[in-house]
Amino acid sequence: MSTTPTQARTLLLTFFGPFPGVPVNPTVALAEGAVRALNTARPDLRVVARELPVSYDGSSTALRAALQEVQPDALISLGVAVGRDVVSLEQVAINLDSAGIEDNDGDRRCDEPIVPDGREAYFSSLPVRASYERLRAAGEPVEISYTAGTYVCNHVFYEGQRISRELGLSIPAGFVHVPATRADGEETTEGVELTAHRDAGGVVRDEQGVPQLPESTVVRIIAEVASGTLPVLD
Ligand code: PCA
Repeated sequence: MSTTPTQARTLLLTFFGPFPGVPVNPTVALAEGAVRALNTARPDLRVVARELPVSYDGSSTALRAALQEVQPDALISLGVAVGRDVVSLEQVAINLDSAGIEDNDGDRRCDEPIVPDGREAYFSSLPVRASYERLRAAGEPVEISYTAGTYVCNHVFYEGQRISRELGLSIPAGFVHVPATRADGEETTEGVELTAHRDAGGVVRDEQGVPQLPESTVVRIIAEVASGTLPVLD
């Protein structure tokens, strides 16, 4: 009797390290947690997590290399938006780099197109609405967001769409912005000061401190979005 080997499908999950105002990027631990959660819940998927540099040019180069090497069936990129209080499923990426803060290569951009003469925007090709409805029905703290800012996260979101098409990868691709997180069971994460930047998708608030969600909640949401993007095949 011969069995047809089932080809495992691959998810590429990207995350970021520190950048100005954010000395510890929660997406490092969240990506790690999501890989663990998906390995348990979805053994049929291969999940590859890759850090991208918080650099306009560097992130494009690293993302292209990762897409070429991994040849994923879906791409989900993660970034932190300090000051938001729910997980944002981003709907639209725009062709614009513009932020008051530098990237980690000292590059500060004002109203520059990501790709001169490139298309103005891409919509996410993740099942944003369906994921949102399912997660809301389960009582999870999520929203659909119509701006990923104009810093490196929006850049990566735009480039994920553009480069995957250029490489002939016709895959669902998109971006999830997460709020600051705290370790499970803790009230707040002590000792790490995070600064909200509006152009990095952040929300600047009057009060001291920024809203935080428990790490496990955000891991669960990311794993659910991934699972809905590459559902189990019959
Ligand atoms: N957040 C930034 C870049 C890296 C990250 O995690 C942003 O929202 O643009």
